[in-house]
Amino acid sequence: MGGPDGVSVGFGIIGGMNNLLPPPRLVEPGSGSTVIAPGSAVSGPASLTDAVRLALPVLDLRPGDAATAAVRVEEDPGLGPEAYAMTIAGDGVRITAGGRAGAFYAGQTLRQLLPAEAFRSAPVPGTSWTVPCGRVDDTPGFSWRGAHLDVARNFLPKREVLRMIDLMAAHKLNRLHLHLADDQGWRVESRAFPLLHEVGSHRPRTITSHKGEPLAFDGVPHGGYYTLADLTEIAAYARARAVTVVPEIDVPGHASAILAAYPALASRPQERYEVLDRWGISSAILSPLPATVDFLTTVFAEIADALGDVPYFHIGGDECVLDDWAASPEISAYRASLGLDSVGDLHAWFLRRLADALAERGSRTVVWDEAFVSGRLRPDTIVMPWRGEHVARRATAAGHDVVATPVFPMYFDYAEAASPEEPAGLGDAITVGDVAAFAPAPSEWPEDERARVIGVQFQLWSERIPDGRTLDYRAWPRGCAAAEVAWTGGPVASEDFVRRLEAHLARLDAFGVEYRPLSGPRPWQRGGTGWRRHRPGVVVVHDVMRHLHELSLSADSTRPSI
Ligand code: TNX
Repeated sequence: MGGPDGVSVGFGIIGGMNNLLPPPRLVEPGSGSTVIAPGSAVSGPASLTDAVRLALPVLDLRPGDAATAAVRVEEDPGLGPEAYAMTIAGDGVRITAGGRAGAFYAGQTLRQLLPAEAFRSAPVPGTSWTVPCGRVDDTPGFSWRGAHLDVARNFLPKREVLRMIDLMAAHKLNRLHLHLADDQGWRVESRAFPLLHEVGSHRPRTITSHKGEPLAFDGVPHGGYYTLADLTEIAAYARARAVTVVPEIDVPGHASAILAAYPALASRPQERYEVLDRWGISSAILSPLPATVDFLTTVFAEIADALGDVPYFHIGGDECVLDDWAASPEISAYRASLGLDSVGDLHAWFLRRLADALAERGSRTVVWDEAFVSGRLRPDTIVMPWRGEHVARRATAAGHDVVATPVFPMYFDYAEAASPEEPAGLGDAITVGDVAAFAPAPSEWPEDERARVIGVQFQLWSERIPDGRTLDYRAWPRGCAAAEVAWTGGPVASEDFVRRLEAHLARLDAFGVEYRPLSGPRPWQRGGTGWRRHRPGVVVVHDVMRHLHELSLSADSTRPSI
């Protein structure tokens, strides 16, 4: 390829087959290279070629004839649905994919083999679109490779969600867990119960002070929600990129926004509720009576219908203060009528009813670990153990599939360094190296328990993530490390990872990601001197943990390991 003056320019060639992130299972470098110029042809079954085209938008590949196409795609159902093999030779690229996802991932690998300019939205003139020859054989280690976005505490507009899907896809992540409801906001339209989005989706102000400081607020209204059509669009956009959207409506706790809209669903219906303007565990809790179950199953159905295919539905179950249930004569009488001994049992029973209703619609339920600890889950319920390895192991031993989501090192709302230079995090420090070193299924566990760890997921709780720029900073490059662990079955060999990551950051630069540089924040990414300054050592979740420990739902053996 020549530049404007006929000289080979080759912007940002980051070289060879050894800089792929996550690394494929098998890489055999060859000799020489081939050129895949923008506008080249791709041949093969339409669903697979579409996937390759979507993975490489900058190349604007055109459907073409196998005899002349630069990229030839074939299906081999003998491979797993996410698996692929790719051979790059002087005459072009051949991809064999087990399914649409496999073809998409082959396209993503091919994108990484091109210069970093392949991560821009349009071709930069003078780029040398060469790909090194060789062979790649690839298949993921874990089936659940997740990213969690809390759009409830701080709403993220649809464009940010779509962009996150693009970034997930570039890292071969495949589950987008959307936390759509919490005390500080309800984030989806409901036609059946419109006050949910009309009342529950906004608050007049947000706290800016930190723990232990005099209360201060920003005085700025905050809000937003996705229409059902937005959800349909997000799910379709995700699906085309091999990402499944996992909606979460967190109940029965974390319910202030629901109760601000429909106080009759409260355990204390006389109480006045508001969408919260501050963080922490609230005692607002839905009543477990049949009217609440009916209400929620209706809302779940609306969301599921909008999303289309919903293999997984998350119902939360975490951080419930059950005092109002214990204090209510009506709820106590109901509990007794069910033959249940404690409010903990009632919590489990309530979640079980919701899970049964979801199962009837074809969705598997996902819960945070407190729901597991309180027992009686459907056996097919997937558990997200956020309080660490002990509870994860207990859930696998009880026969549940588990997605590893421990605070350390998977809570990316924590700062990367215990430094006032950082923008405020919820705690500290979780480094990119901590993430890379994480073993979701520890080798000392028995094989059958390890096999129940179906994946790993990072959490972007958004109390201190007010916007997309901060999201970029918190998500990347720790998300790159999480993607490696998820794809390879982790943990990751650190020196090789750091070398590949340095090359990969050039791709993120080309994409336009405002990630955290490995050396620390850029001057404008620092915390500054105001509300955004990080308070090293102030770990809000430690308090959360202490509080949980006092609740009937937590048992000694679930104590956090951080
Ligand atoms: C705990 S993990 C929470 C969230 C907070 C997060 C902050 C879990 C199920 N609950 O409500 O946002 O800590 O790190």
